[in-house]
Amino acid sequence: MKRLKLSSDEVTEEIAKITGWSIRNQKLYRQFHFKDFKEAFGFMTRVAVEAERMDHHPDWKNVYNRIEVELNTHDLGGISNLDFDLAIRMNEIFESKIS
Ligand code: H2B
Repeated sequence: MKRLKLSSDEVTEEIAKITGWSIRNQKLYRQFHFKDFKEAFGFMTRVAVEAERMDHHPDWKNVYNRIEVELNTHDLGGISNLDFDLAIRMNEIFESKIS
């Protein structure tokens, strides 16, 4: 899919439409909390499959039942439409809570 770097106005507009995400270090940022490590890692596994399918990959960190995610597009040096696509998919996967 075509990747387009977004202006800061566009980022502000898009971020208002999605739950839980903010800007940190000029990247899209969200924390996810789970019951335990198994649930957190299950989420990461499902997101990893999706990220590979999209050829777009998160920067993330897991500590036990918590995941911190930063999304940006390294190749473009900023936030792109694909970062928002991945953020939305992560929210959908999180909300579906399949175990
Ligand atoms: N993921 C992210 N987050 N940003 C990128 O610029 C990026 C990526 N580039 N995944 C992709 C892979 C690129 O390196 C490959 C060659 O398509």
